[in-house]
Amino acid sequence: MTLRERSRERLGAGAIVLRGFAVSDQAALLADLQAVVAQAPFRHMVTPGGYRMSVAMTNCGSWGWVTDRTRYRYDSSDPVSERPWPHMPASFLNLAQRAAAVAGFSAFVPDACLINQYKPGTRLTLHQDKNEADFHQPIVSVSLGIDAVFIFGGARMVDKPVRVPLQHGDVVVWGGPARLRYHGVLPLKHGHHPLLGERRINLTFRKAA
Ligand code: MD3
Ligand code: FE
Repeated sequence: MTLRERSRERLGAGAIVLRGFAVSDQAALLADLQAVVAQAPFRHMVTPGGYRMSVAMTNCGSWGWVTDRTRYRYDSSDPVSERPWPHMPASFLNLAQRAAAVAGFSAFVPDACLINQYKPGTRLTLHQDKNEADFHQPIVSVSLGIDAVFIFGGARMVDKPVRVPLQHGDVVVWGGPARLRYHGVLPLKHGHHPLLGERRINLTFRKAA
């Protein structure tokens, strides 16, 4: 493992980047991801504004983040299958809890994992995550596959974002004052990852309820 893969950075108050933190778990994460996606396939959701999201999404855990023409919400069942979301794999939960603990959130018990799939051209426009019950709870994100440029803004939509490259295995804990900052992902560039091909997967662990 390289030096980059072990380093830690702070992206302003409350946001801690753990470079390469997930690399040593990659085999278990990808095997468990495959099992989740077999039960709850990726799909492109539609926003209340009527736009089809370019990010393909699915979920595991007790709650899943969904959107449709009516609203954004957490739902205990998958609207496609009308079945509960797949259980959160132990490899996912264990990684999220170890990362949260490094950032000082040793009591973090995520009950939702949103899984985002990006292909070249896929982007996520600037937004806040505010469908969760308690903003004192952090969000843990895990990047896998090809590199992306994450954009990290401020408390208001108009605050100029900084660009942060996120690579395979990088884990970020977003808590405290970082929790409600605007953020997004620039359109994914072409690339190839030895394990994931021409894709980027992002896992975000949340305490929804
Ligand atoms: C900062 N996902 O799923 S992960 C999302 O790469 C989301 O798929 C992006 O934004 C992705 O909502 C970014 C990093 C991230 C996740 C949640 C945050 C950054 C955050 C919540 C608050 C502040
Ligand atoms: Fe987000």
